[in-house]
Amino acid sequence: MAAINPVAELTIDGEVATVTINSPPVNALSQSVRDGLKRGVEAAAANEAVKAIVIICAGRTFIAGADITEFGKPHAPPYLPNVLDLIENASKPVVAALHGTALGGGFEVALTAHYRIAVPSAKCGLPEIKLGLIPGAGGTQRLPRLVGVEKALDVILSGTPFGAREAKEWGVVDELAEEGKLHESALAFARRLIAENAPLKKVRDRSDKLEPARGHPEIFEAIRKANARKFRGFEAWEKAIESVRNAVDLPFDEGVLKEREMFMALLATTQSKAQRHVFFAERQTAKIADIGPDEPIRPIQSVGVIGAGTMGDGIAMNFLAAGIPVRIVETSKEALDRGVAIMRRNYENTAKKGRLTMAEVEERMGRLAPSLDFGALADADLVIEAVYENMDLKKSVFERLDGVAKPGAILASNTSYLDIDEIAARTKRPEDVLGMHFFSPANVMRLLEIVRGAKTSKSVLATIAGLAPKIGKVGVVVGVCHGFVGNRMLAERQREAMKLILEGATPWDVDRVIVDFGMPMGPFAMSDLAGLDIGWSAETSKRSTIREILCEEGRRGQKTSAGFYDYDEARNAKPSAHVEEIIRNFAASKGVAQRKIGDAEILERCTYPMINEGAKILAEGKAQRASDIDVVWIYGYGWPVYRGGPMFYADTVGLTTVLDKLREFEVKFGDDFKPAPLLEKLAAEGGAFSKP
Ligand code: 3H9
Repeated sequence: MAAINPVAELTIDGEVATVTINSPPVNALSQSVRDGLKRGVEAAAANEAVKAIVIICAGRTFIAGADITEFGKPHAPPYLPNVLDLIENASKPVVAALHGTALGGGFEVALTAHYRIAVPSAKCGLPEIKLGLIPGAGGTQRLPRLVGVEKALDVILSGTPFGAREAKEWGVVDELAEEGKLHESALAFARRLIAENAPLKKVRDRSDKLEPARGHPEIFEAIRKANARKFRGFEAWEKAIESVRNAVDLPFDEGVLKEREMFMALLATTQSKAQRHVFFAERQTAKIADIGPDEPIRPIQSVGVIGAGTMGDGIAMNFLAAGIPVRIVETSKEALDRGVAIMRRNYENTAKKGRLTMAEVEERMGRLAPSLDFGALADADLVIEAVYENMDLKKSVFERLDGVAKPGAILASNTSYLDIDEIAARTKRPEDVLGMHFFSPANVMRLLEIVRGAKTSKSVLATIAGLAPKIGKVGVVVGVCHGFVGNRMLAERQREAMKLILEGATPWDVDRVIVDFGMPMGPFAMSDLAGLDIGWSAETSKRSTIREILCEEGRRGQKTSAGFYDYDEARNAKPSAHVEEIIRNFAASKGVAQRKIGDAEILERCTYPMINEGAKILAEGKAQRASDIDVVWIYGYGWPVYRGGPMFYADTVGLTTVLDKLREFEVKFGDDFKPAPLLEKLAAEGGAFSKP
């Protein structure tokens, strides 16, 4: 065995040389990995005793792609395309031996080998699209040659990895190895190739799988049409289609060259920078500044949920899906039965779409124990309260829970706004209390705000932060303040949206601008969906706001087929002339002169106060880092990932631009726009939120 460099070594077993890459955590294609591959293959090729070469990786995975941290920095040789040419043009068979995740550039390395062998648990894929990129090392040219253009585009546009068994079926992988015996199987395979004098199979030389697409541009047009909605606002996907089309229309070398040009151009886009930012931001959230990896974790083997309403149901479903039994308690049998029936119906609907089997539905429902007895929560390791958003009610629930829950149980409130410390103070164990703010629908939305109270213990916080990914959530630790991170910033946008319609924009103007920006829906469509009567009461309503007038007129949102919009039976929204009139009259009664408001002002007034509030949240330490705020908005509210989250977006607009506009608005519209000191400081220093 000989070291090639610190991350690569070469071993010779008789006639077979093995190049092993060992660059934790994921063997990404850093300069030293590229160098190791190049020099390893060169040495093996030069050794006359060697008749075949195996490329394999140590650790948890085959090469998981280019080293994303190197993107945007000056690149040192050897360059990947040259390394790939070297592998493909080797005069001896090269076998790529795959385990873990062979992704992106890693999979592209494997595609230049003459043969591929994989353990059944291995996965292959081209996830570049998720980083706002297309494969840039031959993936769009070689994969269609192996599997045809439709399948290749499926892999490239979804970015979703496929398993080794599928890969074998599709002809991407030549052999399956026994699990845990990859190296010896690869050696045996290589020896067989030598014995059989097997040809050097170059994917680039194949064209049979491309034939069906030749002269059929309509195939690409159909794929384009089918994906247009999914990729609204994204740039990379059309390039991916174009590049795969090049595989059909152009000679291989030209196709590869064009692919590389498109990859490099995409790499420089704000979209790709934003998506790469989100990739790392998501992984950062798990890191809590004052909590080390040795913090003891409490086992969570059973969960209690208080309240079987919409939130309680959704919360319970996360745990049931993760294999954790749930006791759900309600005060009335009707509410309990209704909640349980809704959960079952939700699962059955998923089964109808083919994403669950009926056996899995039964398995999940079998983990649910509904109860009318509060005492049923006594042995739960974690209890999540999901009752109405009312401080007195929550306090009394926690007082009761304190008397029932076992010592060491974690007590969580699914509050969206309220002060966790005040709730915790009602128990004799505030160190065991924290907030777990799920987003509706709680079984779907990936965000979990983990609200750290003043007395929440480190082990409780570490336990819930560690639990989040197990129930499919991205957990972001936030501090106690009204609305935490997400809803506190949302309030800024909602306030401005209401002011804008008073001043002359229509609700549909505002919604259109926000949707064009990339959000899934605008503030008014969102209010209609949630229900305009949340927190509204007929007894106290005095037609003193537009919302009160709408509610008094029975326009309470989608559920009454009318809110800001009119809705038909299929819940399609239509602008309402009547609502425009209500707004006009209301503005007149308040002496607000209406004017024409441009799209730019709508966008700036809706987003800049959010950014400003984000700066205050950061300065107050209610979020650990700006990128955590970005993650909250991406996974909790559907902020377009290609804009990287509100704080990253502010950096791309330029903090001075944001600040100047806020100052201009402050003069025109008052204190709501008063710039946050942190924003002023960063702008003055030429700093950025994403560069702390
Ligand atoms: C590409 O290949 C372009 C080519 O077509 C053309 C090139 C010319 N680079 O996710 P985890 C870090 S584009 C650098 O927690 P898991 C990650 O930040 C690339 N670092 O583990 C984390 O660091 P930390 C195409 C990377 O087991 C640590 O590794 N490839 C990279 O849950 C562990 O990661 C991809 O997009 C990277 N490529 O999941 C694959 N990957 O511990 C991206 C990971 O400091 N990666 N890190 O927070 C993944 O999807 C997952 O990481 C993987 C492992 C499935 C591999």
